[in-house]
Amino acid sequence: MTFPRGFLWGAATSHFQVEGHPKEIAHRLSDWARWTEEAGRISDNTTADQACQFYERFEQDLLLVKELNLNAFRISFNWPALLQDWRNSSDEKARVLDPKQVEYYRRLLGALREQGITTFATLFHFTLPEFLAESGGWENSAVVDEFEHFARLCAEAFGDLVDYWITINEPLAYAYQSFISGLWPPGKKAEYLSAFRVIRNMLEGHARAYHAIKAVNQEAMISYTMHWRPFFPQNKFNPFDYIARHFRDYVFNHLFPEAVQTGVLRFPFPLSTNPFVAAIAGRVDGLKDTCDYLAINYYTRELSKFRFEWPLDLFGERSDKAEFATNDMGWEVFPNGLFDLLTRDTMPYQKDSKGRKRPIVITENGYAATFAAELTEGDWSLSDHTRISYLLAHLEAMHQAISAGVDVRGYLYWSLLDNFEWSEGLRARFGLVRVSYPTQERLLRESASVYGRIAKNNSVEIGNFMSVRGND
Ligand code: IFM
Repeated sequence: MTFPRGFLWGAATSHFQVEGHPKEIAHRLSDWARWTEEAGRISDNTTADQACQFYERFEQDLLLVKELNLNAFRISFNWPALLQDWRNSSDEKARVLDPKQVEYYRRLLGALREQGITTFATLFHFTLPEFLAESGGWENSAVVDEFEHFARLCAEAFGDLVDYWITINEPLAYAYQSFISGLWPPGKKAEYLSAFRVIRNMLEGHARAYHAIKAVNQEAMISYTMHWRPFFPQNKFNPFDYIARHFRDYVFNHLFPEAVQTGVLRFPFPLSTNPFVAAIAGRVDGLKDTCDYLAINYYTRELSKFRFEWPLDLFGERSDKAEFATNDMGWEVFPNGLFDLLTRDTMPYQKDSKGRKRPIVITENGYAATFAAELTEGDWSLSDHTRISYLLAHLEAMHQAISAGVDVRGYLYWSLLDNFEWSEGLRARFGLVRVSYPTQERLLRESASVYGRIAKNNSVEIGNFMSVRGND
């Protein structure tokens, strides 16, 4: 399977999950730094205080990127560390980026540039400055001005070193985990109206950030990432499970890209008849077509189940059943979903409203296995055949979509390193590279060698195949 010439082979990371940012640790600058201090929030009781110490060790880690022959790398900016609470200062000039942190990101991006690596940078990857979180975070429309301001400062400070911008990472995953499941800060549960308000503010924030970056560089490539998740009814013979599937699919997968496509936020009937929901819906200024490429994160599919005990909740719930093999977090391995979304589900968004084609980049895809955070020596987890099968099966699905004419330009594996997996903590390990947290030793897993060879050859050797998309 040979990929188009110039195909981007990369790995993705995010600041909070890898950096162990000293300033963040010392001052608890973000909502997430505070959240990890609260008992019971993180399932293995770990924090991201040290994580992979990427802040100090990035130069060595970029040698691994080189060793794996990667030509693309994704980072995110630490908004809380870059732009601190300026409210006590009457001086507008206080709203500038912290020079020391600017220097760190310029060194990081500059080192990538020197290695000839295409850079992806995200502005919001789930962590909010504490002072904004305290005043309602994304629920409060005041955050939109702040985000626009931050985007403009980042475009000015880093614009010459960023090839692909991502404004907001996985807006729906964020709204779901923070306002429906309650697993992420601010920990609200089943607060649908809050979640919808957050989505509206994120659409406004995305549009304003898009134009702020374009004002600095008209040629910039800008998008947001969608965590795309196909939904299926838990019971194929139960029409009510189809109802739950329909609402979950529309809201999780289509609400945001459809709004960016049309410039209008629309909720499905009968939700749209609720006056509180209707007040959130509607036109968003400057939003239409604020997307230069489609950035898609894909991991798994989900089975949906109607809740008879609470029939008014049209979204039902996530079923814990699985029909296929799962990763250690219970996520089904479903590579056909990647093929389907590339060749069918995202079709309405693969062109802008003037009919111009948008290229696609898979900005995340990866496999997690659980190993305790305290582990150090030994050969645990190095022989990661299930990760290799997952990788090859998804590359095959992507290759088939490309052969069918879909313009996929790149693939970023999540993640280069094991890292802090939000409410799952340090034990859920996605890395091509194993990190022993107590010693910070890095060791390449077998998957890293396989992926490195693929990146080098820009193709997958048939001999590499062990188990591919045959399981469904
Ligand atoms: O670790 C996360 C990442 O921050 C966003 N996308 C999904 C990954 C795996 O859960």
